[in-house]
Amino acid sequence: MPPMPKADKIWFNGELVDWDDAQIHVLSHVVHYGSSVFEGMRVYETSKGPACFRLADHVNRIFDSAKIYRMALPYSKAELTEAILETIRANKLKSCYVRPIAFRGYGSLGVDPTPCPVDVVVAVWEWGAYLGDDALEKGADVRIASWNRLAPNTMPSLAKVGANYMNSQLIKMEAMADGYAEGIALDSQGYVSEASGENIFMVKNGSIYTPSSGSSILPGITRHSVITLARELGYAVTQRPIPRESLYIADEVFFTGSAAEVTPIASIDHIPVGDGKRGPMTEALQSAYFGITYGREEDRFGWLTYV
Ligand code: PPE
Repeated sequence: MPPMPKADKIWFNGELVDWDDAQIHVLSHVVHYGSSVFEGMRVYETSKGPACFRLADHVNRIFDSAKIYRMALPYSKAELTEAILETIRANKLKSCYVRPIAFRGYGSLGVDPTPCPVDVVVAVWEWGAYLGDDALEKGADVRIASWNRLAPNTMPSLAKVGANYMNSQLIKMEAMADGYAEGIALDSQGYVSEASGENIFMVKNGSIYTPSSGSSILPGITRHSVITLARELGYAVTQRPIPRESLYIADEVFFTGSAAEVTPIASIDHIPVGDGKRGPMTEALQSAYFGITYGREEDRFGWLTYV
């Protein structure tokens, strides 16, 4: 990935500061223990101006993640929503990725985070296709990871927190070291879970399957969007345990995520998925998804917030 493009301003504990001034102390709790909760969402360029996709759902999820970790956020949902919109406006980008993050800051060290302040930051930057421009059309080549996803009752997978991404990094680096774009991790039972930063879906005989929240996944907001759009298109969607080998014999497999959007998978462990190209149902779902995000189709579920 290229170095990240700087934007202008970052919202830091209630104020917009210059990008280069948004700094924290090296002894902040988060640096040592990964104590952060965060979100990632996209702002799309539409004919009515920039629109943030599923803003309220992302705000709700960061509050849920904080609740699991007993982290009291110093702002209300309404205040954080306003901070996000203010940051997007201040940076004057037509489209961007938005990263709100709350973390245990500088105050004391040791595992107990409760003496530390909770700092809140909102940053935006330009971020292209997550697995490369080609992947959206041609599909990504991926592997099954040798690492499992988080086991139940260890790191809660329903919380989107910094420390979970140490596991994601193992999955991602292993895949890239072997020339794959991404790794699909199994859960601790050996069923399909998710990738380092994406949920996974498969199509077999015209029906859609995806692992349920019992398979150590982050239940993605894009996943929910795609399930909703699939049902609107008349496709059956089932959430259930998925054996690894059913991916090899699926007709289509694709990833979903705010960053990854809807990305087809061309091969898994060098075995072509279907005929190794984007499948027709994946394409139909991409077109329904981008139809809403880019404002080309009616926003019938109220998913867009115009900035
Ligand atoms: N699982 C994981 C582990 C995950 O990180 C994401 C999002 C998803 C599923 C999909 O969730 P949702 O975005 O709500 O549909 N990954 C975010 C971070 C990616 C990164 O590299 O950082 C994202 O897509 O924004």
